[in-house]
Amino acid sequence: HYSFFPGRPRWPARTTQLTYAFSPENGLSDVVRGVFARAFERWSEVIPMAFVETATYGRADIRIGFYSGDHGDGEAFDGVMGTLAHAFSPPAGLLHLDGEENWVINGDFVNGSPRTAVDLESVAVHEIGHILGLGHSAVEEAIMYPTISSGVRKVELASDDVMGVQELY
Ligand code: TQI
Ligand code: ZN
Ligand code: ZN
Repeated sequence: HYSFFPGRPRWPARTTQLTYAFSPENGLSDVVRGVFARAFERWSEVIPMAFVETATYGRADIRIGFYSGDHGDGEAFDGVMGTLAHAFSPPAGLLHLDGEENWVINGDFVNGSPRTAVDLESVAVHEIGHILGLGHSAVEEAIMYPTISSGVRKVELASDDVMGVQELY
């Protein structure tokens, strides 16, 4: 089933709200912002935590951005497929996506080949799980299961994800 990071890091007790912001360098569209708002909602529906977008990137608890290749945190991205995104355990709050993926946004193929298409909302829900302190799950239906097929949309928390995150918060 679900797992946690070593030492079980989580956001501090009594935290009921976390702010998030998008890297100003990316100049993100409202469409991408909507995808993340829905992804955060999946988790806030099951734990006493609200996620609020803020414009002050430098002071946000969770900082989201798209990057290509080496982007300064020692975990370089690798172009199409391979690593799609990564997130660091609490309370780091860094959520990075590989800008070279062929992201599918709300069912639209934004660029590239459908063969290598990856659903952004599915990846966002998974990475937010890591941001909250969840590791990977052995349950195939779980959002935190460590593989997803290209083009597949998987955005609903499984009971395994819910049990894991409710154990933390
Ligand atoms: N990125 C890995 C992931 O998020 C990075 C990673 C590997 C990781 N081990 C970790 C992050 C342990 C935190 C803790 O799992 S990924 C999927 C999935 C990836 C994979 O690009 O391989 C998703 C990103 F589950 F579908 F395979 C998002 Cl949804
Ligand atoms: Zn990174
Ligand atoms: Zn993962």
